[in-house]
Amino acid sequence: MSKVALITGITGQDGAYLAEYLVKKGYTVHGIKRRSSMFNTDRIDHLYQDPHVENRNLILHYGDLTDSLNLTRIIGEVQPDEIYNLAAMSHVKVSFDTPEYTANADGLGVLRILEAVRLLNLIPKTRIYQASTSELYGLVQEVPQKETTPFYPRSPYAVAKLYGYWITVNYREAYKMHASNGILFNHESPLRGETFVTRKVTRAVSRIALGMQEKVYMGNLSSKRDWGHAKDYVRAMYAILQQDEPSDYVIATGITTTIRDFISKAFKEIGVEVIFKGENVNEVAVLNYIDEKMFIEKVGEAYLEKFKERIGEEVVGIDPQYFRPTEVDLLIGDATKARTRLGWEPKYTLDALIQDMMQNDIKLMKKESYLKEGGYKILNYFE
Ligand code: NDP
Ligand code: GDR
Repeated sequence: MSKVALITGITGQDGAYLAEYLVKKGYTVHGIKRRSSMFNTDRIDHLYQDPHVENRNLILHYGDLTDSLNLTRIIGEVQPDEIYNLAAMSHVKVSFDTPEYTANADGLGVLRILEAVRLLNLIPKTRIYQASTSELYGLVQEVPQKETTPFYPRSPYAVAKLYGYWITVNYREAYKMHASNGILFNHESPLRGETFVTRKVTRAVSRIALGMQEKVYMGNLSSKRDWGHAKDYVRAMYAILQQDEPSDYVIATGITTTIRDFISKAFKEIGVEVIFKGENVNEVAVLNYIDEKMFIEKVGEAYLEKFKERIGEEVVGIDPQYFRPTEVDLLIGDATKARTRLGWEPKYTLDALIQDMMQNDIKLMKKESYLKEGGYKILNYFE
């Protein structure tokens, strides 16, 4: 009999990579998706199977983390060996606009899952992974941040996740549940949501190179993040649930980079040098130099002449609407525990991650530009 996993948030970045990983391992994967007025399964469509086929290994259920009856019914029906709770309102800036909903989904949602497992008498069978976050560390108390570093959350999102973290620990201790937190630092990929900073940058740099957009407006360029690749991080989620004893683990690369340097690296990936000038809200990045051979190889000869005319022009500016009321300035994780106990190591460097994202976005934006030429309406929305 194959093992059964239930993934909440299966339509998100991590849900998609984890579903693929578990299906490859022979699992039957159940996922919870939200009802939406449009199709929202883009990231997992390659795994989709016709509901009329027997012995499917990917099965989707409608549900929501704010609906305990729905969650309890699904968990009762599925009888999962493993639950990966990845669903969340995951955007830190948006959580300042929707704090109550964020608390409900990201905080109480965790309780609903734990309590469903308990009430359904599934404690001996079901292991639970909770998607905790480096945002818990918030205001810097210690660097690098590890499992014992005190938390100081700095957003409604992080405060909701703090509840999720501690209720997971509490259910583990109170009811001997196999429930664990993965304290994951930022992880990105070509599937990353378009409004998170890395994907916003790789999309914009691609569009600027292709002549589809003049400039991108950003928020705080000085904050530092420890970025890994989502593909590496879903391996850690799985490894955490395969341990005999439940526990909490930091998953990180141990290297931190500013947003400014990430932008420079994304341009450099296609042979372009930008120079940052000015300060605070007046900071800009100016197009300084093009390695033509590399640009032709990575972007295409057809785009070079038009792009060369832009040397000396601004390609990045600041828009204060992207600043956060309270910011997390510095994240850098120490994943020693994961390395020693799980044998986990990231395979992607930051440069390899950026290469993967840029290759994907250049291809995607070219497709959009062809569609536009053909008269189709394309997404022209930046946040
Ligand atoms: P995404 O935003 O890409 O995906 C979030 C998923 O949750 C989507 O499937 C979304 O559905 C679903 N969802 C949102 N609200 C609800 C709800 N109320 N009920 C049911 N489903 C809901 O996030 P990631 O894949 O990047 O992250 C996965 C988890 O890991 C999240 O909990 C996030 O907070 C956490 N995390 C992420 C990190 C990162 O760097 N990526 C780092 C640390 C933690 P829909 O597609 O319909 O929007
Ligand atoms: P974060 O990711 O808040 O770390 O949360 P995000 O990519 O949104 O921001 C990272 C940093 O970049 C700065 N920034 C901008 N951010 C966005 N989104 N847009 C901008 O234009 C911009 N300009 C600068 C931000 O201020 C911030 O300092 C992510 C999410 O995946 C969470 O769910 C997860 O828990 C944490 O990572 C770990």
